[in-house]
Amino acid sequence: MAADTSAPDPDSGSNGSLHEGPGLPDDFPHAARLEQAGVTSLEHLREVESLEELTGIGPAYANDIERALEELGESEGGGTTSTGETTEKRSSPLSSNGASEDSAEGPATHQSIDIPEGPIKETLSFETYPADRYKHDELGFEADEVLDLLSNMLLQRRFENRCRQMYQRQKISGFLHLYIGQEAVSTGSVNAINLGDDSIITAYRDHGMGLAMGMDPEACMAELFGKATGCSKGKGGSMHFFDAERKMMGGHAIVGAHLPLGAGIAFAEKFKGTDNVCLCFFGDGAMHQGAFREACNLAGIYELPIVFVCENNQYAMGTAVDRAFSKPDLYKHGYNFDFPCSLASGMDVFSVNQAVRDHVETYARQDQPSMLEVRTYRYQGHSITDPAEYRAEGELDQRQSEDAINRLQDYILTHDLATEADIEEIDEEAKQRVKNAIDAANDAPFPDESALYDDVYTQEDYPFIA
Ligand SMILES: Cc1ncc(C[n+]2csc(CCOP(=O)(O)OP(=O)(O)O)c2C)c(N)n1
Ligand SMILES: [Mg+2]
Repeated sequence: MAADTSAPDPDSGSNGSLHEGPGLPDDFPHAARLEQAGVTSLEHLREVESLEELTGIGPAYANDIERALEELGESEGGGTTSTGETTEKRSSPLSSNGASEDSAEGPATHQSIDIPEGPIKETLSFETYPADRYKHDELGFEADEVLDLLSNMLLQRRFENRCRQMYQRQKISGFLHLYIGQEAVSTGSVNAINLGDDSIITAYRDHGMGLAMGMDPEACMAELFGKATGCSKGKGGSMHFFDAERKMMGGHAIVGAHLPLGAGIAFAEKFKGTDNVCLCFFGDGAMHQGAFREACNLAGIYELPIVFVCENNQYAMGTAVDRAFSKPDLYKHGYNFDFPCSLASGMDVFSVNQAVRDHVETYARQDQPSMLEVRTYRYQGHSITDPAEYRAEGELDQRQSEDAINRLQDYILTHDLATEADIEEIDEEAKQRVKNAIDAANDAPFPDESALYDDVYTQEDYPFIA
């Protein structure tokens, strides 16, 4: 379908969307997407049988458009055409409304070889969630819930500080990637989902996320010590925290490899008809992997309930983001898949919380995949053995001056939610919980040798193996 591509209106359009062109009313939602799909007037729009089948219009956008049509009095209600017929969902492998596989002809495609008169203009807009913008009461947090956020972030910090010490004492061996500095990302995110229903999957820097999800510090420390009481029975270690009950789906060591797994989790939820979503966390470095593109593309095609959350901590091992990306505004990469995309500060737990809530409720629960970049900073080297000499002088001090835990403590004091003594007590409690976890891990047994092959997936009739 040929599109009329006149100059866009810079004041309209929503999150990550194109702007409108002529023929549709001012402020009509997603007008530029409609235009790109060849729909340039209300009259034309009323004739569209299934909005979701238009290129670039997913279910969330289709809802906005239907609502706008209703408000204009142009529609007879959501899901119906001007002729009163019920609209059908876009043909996808998850619905059975495509052409049957044995039919002689395939379903009509929505592609066109007609080239519009150029130039094609795109004006994008992206939501941002800067630090210091959000207040706890606006987010619905009571004073004691704000203290819970602080307690959770302090637990992660204290836990990891002791991990470093335990590694030096050779209680922990193998890899150890610390999350110190990024705690607002895990805590803010977990408090934006339905814990126990929604899933989280992440990479190997996973201690903070596990603790934020309520995993028992004793099970976590025991895992690091390689003990049988560990969350992965002592056989996973630092990079493989797992808690099926809480839907903490790991802990994955291969950079980028868990992104398709995240898409698979979201696919399963949609297939089973639940309302649950998946938050898929990954580092800036993982975005260079082909698996990022594969997972995003599949999520887009299947309209999966997933949020791709890039934790941009500025480095992949020793390589800074601005040296590694030709487009260092990572949130914009999601636009290539027609995702709504946003950018949030990872140094303020409230900013992360608001951003993740918006992405979960506005997009993922409406089967619209999206991308969120959270800018944060890791204070330690990539792993315990990295002295991080690649940083510029003063860089770490600068970042630590924005520390999310200090920020939250200042917020609590400024808003009279607690006293300094209360904060001190919360911190002491976190330290004590970690100490107890270390003591329990010390006392716990190593797995029995006979456990070596337990929980290892095998398929004895697997083809091609002699
Ligand atoms: C496929 C693959 N390639 C390389 C590595 C080695 N490696 C481990 S971590 C890492 C950097 C990843 O950086 P990022 O995704 O930004 O995560 P961060 O460590 O910053 O949390 C690399 C290259 C790996 N584990 N897997
Ligand atoms: Mg990184």
